[in-house]
Amino acid sequence: MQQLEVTKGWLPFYNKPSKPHFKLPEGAVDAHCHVFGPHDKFPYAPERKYTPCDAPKEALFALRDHLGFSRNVIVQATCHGTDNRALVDALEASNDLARGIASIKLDITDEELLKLHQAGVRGVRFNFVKRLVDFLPKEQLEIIAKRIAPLDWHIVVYFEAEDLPDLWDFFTSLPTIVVVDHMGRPDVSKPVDGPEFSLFVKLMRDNPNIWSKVSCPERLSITGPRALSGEQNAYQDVAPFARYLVEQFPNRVLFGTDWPHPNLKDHMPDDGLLVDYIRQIAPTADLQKQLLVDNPMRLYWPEVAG
Ligand code: 0GY
Repeated sequence: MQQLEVTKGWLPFYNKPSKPHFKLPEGAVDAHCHVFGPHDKFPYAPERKYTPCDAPKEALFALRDHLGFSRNVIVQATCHGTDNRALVDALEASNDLARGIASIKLDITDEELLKLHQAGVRGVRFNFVKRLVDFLPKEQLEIIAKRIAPLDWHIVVYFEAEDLPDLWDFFTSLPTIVVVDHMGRPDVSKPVDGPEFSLFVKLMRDNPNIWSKVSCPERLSITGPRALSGEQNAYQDVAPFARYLVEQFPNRVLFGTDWPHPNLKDHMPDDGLLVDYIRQIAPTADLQKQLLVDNPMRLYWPEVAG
């Protein structure tokens, strides 16, 4: 794969991903990834907090095939703001093998919403990570939630674990399925059964409409990809958190690579290693199939899943 532009301030994505040892189940979905640019065709948003390297759809689809995934869920990232053109372009080029999560504003018309739906968008993302966005007031998000609910879309939320108590009432009042990015970003130096992660587990236990992506060990790990006991156990400090959710909520978890991994400064993950990581968090064939095929297909391709 070819690197198209040297990133400004952040690492470029790893362009020689290894072939995973773990063979993904037939029909596996990479349920969290992005496309960026190319910036000359799809400029980055003026209000962005970072400028990524270009990561176009062709590179994403090549990675999908290389890793053994069948489908992608492409998530609008903050660097493109609410301009969903790069996302829509990728969805339309995917041959129905990609669905999207958009970012929208209050003034979106019904016609524009319908066009997004026709392109393959199935949800919106509400981002509460302060370093990434100046977030919209909750009253506006509530209106957006009401607008998208009739389309049978869902809401993806991204936040830091320390903010969960403040966001709890808002999340639990949302009228759709709510998918939490990256397990609510736990501090993995704390215990899995400690108060912080237990609150997240309670959120899922008490609210059957709340799902979690068990993604992004590369963002959450302190030990990193190889520190503890070799590549077989990459990101070993994050795995117990993800495995706990996979085992407790097997029909409400999703996995994604997060390619091209925006905002990483310390190391850029080998996506092949991220696929191998799945064996640590979903140790049986049944759990793997639910995580990688059944759950994302039910949420994003119900017409195919049956
Ligand atoms: C991710 C995580 C990050 C970035 C974004 O929308 C974004 O810009 O989500 C991050 O910096 O943690 O999921 O890509």
